[in-house]
Amino acid sequence: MTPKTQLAELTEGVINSDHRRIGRAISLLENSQSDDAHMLLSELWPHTGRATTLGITGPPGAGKSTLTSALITHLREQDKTVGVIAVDPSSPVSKGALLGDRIRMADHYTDPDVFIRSMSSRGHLGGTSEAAFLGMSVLDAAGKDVVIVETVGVGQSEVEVRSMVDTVAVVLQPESGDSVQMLKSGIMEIPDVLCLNKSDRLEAEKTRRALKIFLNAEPEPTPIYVETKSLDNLEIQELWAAVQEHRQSLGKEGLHKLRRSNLAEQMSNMVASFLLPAIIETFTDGDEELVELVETRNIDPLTVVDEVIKAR
Ligand SMILES: Nc1nc2c(ncn2[C@@H]2O[C@H](COP(=O)(O)OP(=O)(O)OP(=O)(O)O)[C@@H](O)[C@H]2O)c(=O)[nH]1
Ligand SMILES: [Mg+2]
Repeated sequence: MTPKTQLAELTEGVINSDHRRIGRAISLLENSQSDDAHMLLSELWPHTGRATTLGITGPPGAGKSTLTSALITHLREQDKTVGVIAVDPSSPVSKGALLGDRIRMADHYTDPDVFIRSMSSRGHLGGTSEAAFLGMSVLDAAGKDVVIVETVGVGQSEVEVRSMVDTVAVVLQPESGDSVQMLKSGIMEIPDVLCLNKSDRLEAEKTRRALKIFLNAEPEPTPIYVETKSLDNLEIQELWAAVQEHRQSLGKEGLHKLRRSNLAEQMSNMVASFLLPAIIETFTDGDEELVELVETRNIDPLTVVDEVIKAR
């Protein structure tokens, strides 16, 4: 375990927005079940809750990273500090995109008021959503005004990102046929902001029409629709205005309510991720006797489940 003084130094470093320490703190919290992680988070938590948080999600290659980079530029022009967690920037479309992301966000890597961290979507004991959420908390504690999480995917990813942020923006590109279909069929969670990126492309018109039809058919509150050309840094202010419009529509009480329900969801997931491995081990490690009793019909499976839960 890290000595107390080192932990205090780390906490203070994060709060003073020292990027090296922010990096270390995020790494420490990636292993959320360690004692160090617990102690660090208990120090940092009182300093969180101030950042404006935004999730940027959507299919591979839609331009999420380019858009994030353009948004950072826009926010820096307004003197806002920014933190980014980019989850699994290596989708099949842009292979080796970790490097691609570095290039896309390169302008910002040397800016002391911007912290960008890439995170793999694999190898987190408690799941990626938990690691990303804790990473965002570090950036929030560090005083970043805006904290962005970029996740790739369609379907499950918006559901996961929902409980991490105040505002969810889904980014689509022209001819994201499947995504539009998923939106219509209700498989995809309705985002707060729907962004058609690469609107400079000729094929944009077709997707625009499909999205308009979808939005017109949606009951309130419909997502705020924007179009961007992230490669040329265009219409980025509209995206940011949409994020603010969404926050305003929530109101102060609405935002608190949303945050409470997000925290409840995060903690439910954490309880499950802490408990599940231990419970599963009950059957894989050792308790063959119990399994044998079930197999020989001396006891039924539901009774065993009850006992296992009560024993915790
Ligand atoms: N024409 C056009 N191309 C764009 C625009 N924005 C991004 N691109 C291009 O789209 C490709 C993918 O961009 P990324 O920003 O890496 O997309 P992403 O959604 O982050 O990709 P993954 O993280 O791999 O899912 C790159 O080649 C970009 O240059 C745009 O507004 N117009
Ligand atoms: Mg990306």
